[in-house]
Amino acid sequence: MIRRYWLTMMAIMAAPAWGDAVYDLAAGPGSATFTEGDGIVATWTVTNLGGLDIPYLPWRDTAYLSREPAWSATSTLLGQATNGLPLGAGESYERTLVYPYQFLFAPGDYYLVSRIDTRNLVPEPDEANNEAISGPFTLNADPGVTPPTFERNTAQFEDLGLGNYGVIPQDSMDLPGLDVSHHTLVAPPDGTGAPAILGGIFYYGAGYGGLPGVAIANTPGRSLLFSFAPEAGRIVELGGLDLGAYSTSDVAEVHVWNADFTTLLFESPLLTVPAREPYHFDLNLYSDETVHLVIGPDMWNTGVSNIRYGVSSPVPLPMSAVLLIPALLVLRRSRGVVSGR
Ligand SMILES: [Ca+2]
Ligand SMILES: [Ca+2]
Ligand SMILES: [Ca+2]
Repeated sequence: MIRRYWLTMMAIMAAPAWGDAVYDLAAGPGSATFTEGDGIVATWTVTNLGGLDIPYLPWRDTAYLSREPAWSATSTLLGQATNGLPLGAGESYERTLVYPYQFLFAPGDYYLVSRIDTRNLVPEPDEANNEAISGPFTLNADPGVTPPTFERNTAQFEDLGLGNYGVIPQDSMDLPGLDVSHHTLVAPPDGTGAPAILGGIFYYGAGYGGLPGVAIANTPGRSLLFSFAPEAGRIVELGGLDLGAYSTSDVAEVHVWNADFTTLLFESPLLTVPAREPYHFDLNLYSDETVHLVIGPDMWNTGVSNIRYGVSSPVPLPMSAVLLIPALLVLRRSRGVVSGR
């Protein structure tokens, strides 16, 4: 790990690209600090190695906590932060978020995985240096903490016994302590509140990327909404899902919104869904409030199944369950001169 850190630092210090007329975001070292009762404090750094000033673009950084020194299907999403400022040539910033659910993690060593510009809004000659892995950071056993247990389910829509275009019942994904509902959307949420719906969602059998059955929108060109509402005092887990495209490959995106659709908690990259095999998507997002999973933009040509989710036993919740504290932004010149911005 130290080696990875120094390689990153050497890459930053040795960057010869000052005169190059390019943007180049690069993920730098990060840290994860386990606190008593206040959650996990995750910090990561980003530098523009390119010779061009990057104007304001709302690119997103994504932070995960991982058991291995790499992102994996079991890595937990800590959160995303949106860039809020331009980033000049050679300038860096540091981001911090506080993750409230430290009690979900067993004692042991963890790595922070930071991914920069995950929607690729910034065109760069080097997109491969946009991920950094830092650690390990050790979570010590806390005898006062008992991790909750989870009841989990995988929604396999072919198990419902429906015919093609059958309406998927609203109780089909419910668990004790968790109400799940699903709808077709008129248009994706825009951050101003609950979006309009076009009724329920349909079932369709074979033909979608090798999946035996999928959920699709009830109208072409529309997105799907799955709302997960845990009982008070429980935590909902969004594990992941499988996408399948009908006959030709397609693009899809996965968004997760907060309870009142005012905060986008997660925004995936644009996913290329192949026609002949399922596309596995892992999320591992936790919330003690309702979360809305939106899959789009055209869930007529793309279907979803094997939605993996769960709900915890009742737990004492953290004092303030803030998924993402507004990121601290520290701009500085990499060559030691503090930016005057
Ligand atoms: Ca880059
Ligand atoms: Ca990029
Ligand atoms: Ca329900």
